[in-house]
Amino acid sequence: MTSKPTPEGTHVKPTPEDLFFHHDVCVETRWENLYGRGYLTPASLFYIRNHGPTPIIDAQTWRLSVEGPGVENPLSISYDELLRMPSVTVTRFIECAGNGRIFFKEYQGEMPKGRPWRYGSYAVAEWTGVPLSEILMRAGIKPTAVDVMPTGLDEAAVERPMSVAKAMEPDTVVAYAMNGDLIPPDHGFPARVVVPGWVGVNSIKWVGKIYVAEEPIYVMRNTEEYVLEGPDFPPEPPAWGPILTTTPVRSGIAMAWPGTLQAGTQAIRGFAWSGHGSISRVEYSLDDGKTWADACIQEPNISKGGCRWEFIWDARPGEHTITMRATDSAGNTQPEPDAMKWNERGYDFWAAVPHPVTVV
Ligand SMILES: Nc1nc2c(c(=O)[nH]1)N[C@H]1C(S)=C(S)[C@@H](COP(=O)(O)O)O[C@H]1N2
Ligand SMILES: [Mo]
Repeated sequence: MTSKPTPEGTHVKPTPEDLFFHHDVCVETRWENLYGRGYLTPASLFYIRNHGPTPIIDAQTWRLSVEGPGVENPLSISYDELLRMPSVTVTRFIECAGNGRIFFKEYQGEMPKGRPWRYGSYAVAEWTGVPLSEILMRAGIKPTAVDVMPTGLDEAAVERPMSVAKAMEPDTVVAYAMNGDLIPPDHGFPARVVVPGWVGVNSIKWVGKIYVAEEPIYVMRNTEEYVLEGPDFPPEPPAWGPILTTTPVRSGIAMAWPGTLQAGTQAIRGFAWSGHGSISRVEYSLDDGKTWADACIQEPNISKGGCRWEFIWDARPGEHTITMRATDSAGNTQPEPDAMKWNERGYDFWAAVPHPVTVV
């Protein structure tokens, strides 16, 4: 995989080559560094998906405005006010809609638009913040409200709407802490929205505004981007195709791609996760999907957070593949790669894919 340094000044945290692949203004977590780690992804290993440089925001002058025709009492909330509001702590993953995009190239021959992520635009953190519902209630959200759209304070002003129903779910939060610390600048300081189970682009970093509308909101990021555009997906005007919301079930091995192992008894470990719920089963195949056996799911196994799993493998010298296949609590099982539908921007590649491993 090609990896070039990100442009100078793009990120605040160190993103060394041994921890990350560099894709333009983004960095992808190298999964081998997640082997044997705890449930949470440390902020230092968390992938960064930016649409421009990380903005440096002064929390003391930052404000979050809540406005639009869907609220009775527009608000302007300071950082100190946000910290004083009732808070919750939720453990949830964030995953880019394009995670797995490189597999479209490897299985279907053509590289879609976008960064060549393999598994590494997925990570899980413990988020502390104010339920978005609490903020919307204080703003006097009207019964006629339909869509809620946070906007970021970055140069790209990334914004993407969600339904009122999603905004009011108890785990949709305006977070100000990540894994018990302040959110690092690259991940949204002073506050980011976390929209569990939905494509990562909904989890707006550096949030400055929340707009509430009485009509469906259509902006570039839910009409032209983060929609499925391609031969199998008829347009849904004004969107160019079906609008992505919930992320599918996926799994991956905490190993380099391709991997190398010493011969002998090896604990193979990794993660499985789904935007639809928790994980109910993780299987592995050593013969490219002909036969399957169960891997052992480890606690915790959190809805929209995922789980770790493990199995013991007697690794014999030679060339092998290990294929993982997860099933979520909603009954979705990762399909075969052939079932994936090519789309212009390479979203939604959720198939179970053989991971090449050399045993020496
Ligand atoms: N303001 C803003 N929010 C944003 C983005 C951005 O570029 N600007 N990128 C989005 C995308 S596409 C993803 S996948 C996630 C990535 O979050 P992370 O960088 O903390 O991993 O943030 C989302 N929120
Ligand atoms: Mo993303």
